[in-house]
Order: sequence, then C-alpha cells, then structure tokens
Amino acid sequence: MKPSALRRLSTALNLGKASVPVPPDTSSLATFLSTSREKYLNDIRASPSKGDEWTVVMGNEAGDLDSLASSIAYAWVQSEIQKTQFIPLIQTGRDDFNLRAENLHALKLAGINDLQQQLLSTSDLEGINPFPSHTFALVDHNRLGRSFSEHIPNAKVVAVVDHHEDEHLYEESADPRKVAPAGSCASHVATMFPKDASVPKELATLLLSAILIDTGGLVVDGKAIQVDHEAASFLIPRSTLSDSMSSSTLGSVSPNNPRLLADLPSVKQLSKELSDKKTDVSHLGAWDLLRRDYKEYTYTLHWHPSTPMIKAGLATVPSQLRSWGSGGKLEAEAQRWMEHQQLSVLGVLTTFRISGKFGKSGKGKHRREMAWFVRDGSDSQTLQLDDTATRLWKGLEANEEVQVKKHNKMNLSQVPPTMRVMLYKQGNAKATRKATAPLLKNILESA
Ligand SMILES: [Mn+2]
Repeated sequence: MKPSALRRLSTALNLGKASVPVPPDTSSLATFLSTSREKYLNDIRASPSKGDEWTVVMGNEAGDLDSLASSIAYAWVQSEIQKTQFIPLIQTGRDDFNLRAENLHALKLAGINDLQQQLLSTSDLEGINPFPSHTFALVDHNRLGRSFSEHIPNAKVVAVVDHHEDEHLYEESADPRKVAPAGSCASHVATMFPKDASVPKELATLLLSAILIDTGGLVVDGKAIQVDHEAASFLIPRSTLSDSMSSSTLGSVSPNNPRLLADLPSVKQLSKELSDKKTDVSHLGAWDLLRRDYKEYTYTLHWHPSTPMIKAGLATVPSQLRSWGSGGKLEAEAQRWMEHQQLSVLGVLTTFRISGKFGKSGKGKHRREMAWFVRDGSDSQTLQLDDTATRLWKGLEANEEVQVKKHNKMNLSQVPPTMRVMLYKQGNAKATRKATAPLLKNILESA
C-alpha cells in the first residue's frame, strides 16, 4: 500500500494520531482472548440483549490461518487501542480445530495453547437462538454468512477487510471498508496497526505466520505483493522471530528489499514448519479432507425453467486425488458430504507437489486437479441434472484462466445414477479457489 493510502486508512480508522493510547505491555494475547471470551459469554448469558454491546469479528468459514489471525488481530486493535468491545468468533466447531495442524502450530507459537478457553467458537454458541449479536466486522471475506443474516433484519456490517473478489456489499455501513488484492488478508490487518502501537510479540508472530503460509514464505515472484512486504517488515521486528536476529539484520528489514525478507533464516524456518504441517494431511481420511478447507455458496439458476436456488460447495484439499480418493472413496464421501450439506454441486480442488519433477523452487512441481459432482438430491425441486452438468463442464472447459484438461488417471466406478462426475487436471496451477468460485457463479447463474 502506498504511504498516502495508508495514511488515509489510518485516518479513517482514527488510528494515526500521536495520542493513541498504547496498551500496557503486560497484556498478553492469550489473556486478552480468554478475558474477552469470558466477558462476552457472561454478558449474553446474563441478558441476551447485551450481545448488542459487542461487535463480532469473523474470518471466513473455511477457517484457515489467515482468517484466524486476521479476526484475532482485528479484534485486538479495536479492543485494546480503540477501547471498543470486539470479540473474534472462530467459524469452526471446537472439535474441528485439529483438522488444521498449521493453525495449532501457529497458535502455540502465539502462546495460545488452551483453545477451548481462549477462542470463542461456534460450538460455544450452539443452542443460543437467535444469534445474540447483530453488529459484525468481516475479515478475509466480504459477505456476511447466511446464518448471521437470514431472518435477522437488523444485522449490520460495520467493517470489511478482505482480499477476495469484491461483492460491493455494505458500502454505506462499513468503515473501514478495504477490499483489495494481497497475498494474505493478515497483511491488510497489519497495516492498520498504529506505527507506534506496542503490539504483543505473539500477535505479530501470529499475523506473520498467516502471511508466510499464504505467500509461500514471501518468495519473490510468488503470491506476495507490496502490502505483504510492508506488513512483514512491520511485523518481523515486533515478533518473537526478532529474538534470534542481530540488530544489523533487523535494521536491514525493509519492504523495499523483499528478497532479503524471504531469505531471513528465521522466516525460512517458520515458513517451512508451517507448510510441512499444512501439507501433511496423511492422518486425515476423505471425509475430513472434504470438510477441512471448505466454502459454501448459494446460486440462482436463472437459465433454468424453474430458476431454483441451489447450494454449491468448494473443498480445497492439499493432496492429490488418487492418494486419498481411489477405490471408490472419492465418490462415496463426496456423495455423503453433498447429502449432509444438501449440495447440488461440489467441486474438490486439489493442490499438491509431485516428487521427482522439480520446479524453480527446488520443490516438486506444483499441480492442481478438480473433481466436480452434480447431484439431483433435493426432493422439492428437480434439477435438470444433465443440463446443469453439461453447462458446468462446458463453462469450465472454455475458461482460459483455469485451463482444464480431462483427467483420465482415475476410474470412478461407484457413481450413483443421481450424480454426474467430471475430473480435470488444471493447466494453470496458480488459479486457486479465489478464481474458481467466481467462475462457478458465473457459469451456473448466467442466463
Ligand atoms: Mn485469506
């Protein structure tokens, strides 16, 4: 971000003034989190209307490290510096925290070890109906989830900080409203800290961890852009990584020298630890892989004679199809997940490296595949199964960004008559779900 843009943002946030109250350095991140969680739960138990004295900060439902770190950090800035009541809500059930080993690792480095007591999750609010708060701040997504907006006319979004495609919502109510490219949403959040704020070391480490995961360790010519370099340069000297760095090394940390950032031994070490944890999903079966990094969308089929509303899901899986989905597992678990979530369309997007073929980085070559399922499941409306499937395959095959080719290496033998399936290899391994989700919407909705 340009300094002028940063200043504008900082002014909009009311953060840039010299008189910004600096939090006492005794406040550790873990204490902040457990205290706010307890206070929020006490408040809504005492009187549900007290939920309206809080703003709930949420990352997206996929619950990756970026969402986790961004929501925690945004709530910290608003609570500790702006002195308003913000609580981060993790959109992952308590029992599912262990699906992402890299999150657990980064949280541990941030001093957060007792997740049940320190993180407010959707499990804490089960059975509390209606949802007790109506004011929301969204990070790492820019559309409020249906469970917080449906039948809740007074739901209000007061802040949006994101790096996904802009849906141009809440333009009147959200301030700040920053939706702009970045390798990691955590970078946008980091640039919102006042430059003179005393940021807890653990919080800087947590944000940095998210940036490193999302940008592959800030590698040059990778996903990191200027704002990620600015954020990393701000965070590194404030993080626990600085403990092992000499003052001359620290002095050379600058957004203008991105190659140096990526080459810092402690940055390399942390990136490797996190990415090893993230890619090791060998302990997870097909069912857990489908739901571990999952997003859901609702689309209206305008071209369809009865213009039905359908649900579609996109699961990102960091392992190639044949290593976990062969022998009928892929189609059986996809069908089970689609029934469980009432989906008409499911896309399984894999991302992995193949050993033996080496890319520029010296690591195995990066590849992506797609498995698509269309299902006629809902009793009340009959999807025109073949029309929908054909439309989807054609749209994907015609798209120049993803560049799909039919994948013939796997035999799916156990597909029921109510389902259509297609497997692709992705020609462009750089296109992530951020590209696939708007493409899917466009293919399914356009008339
Ligand atoms: Mn993100």
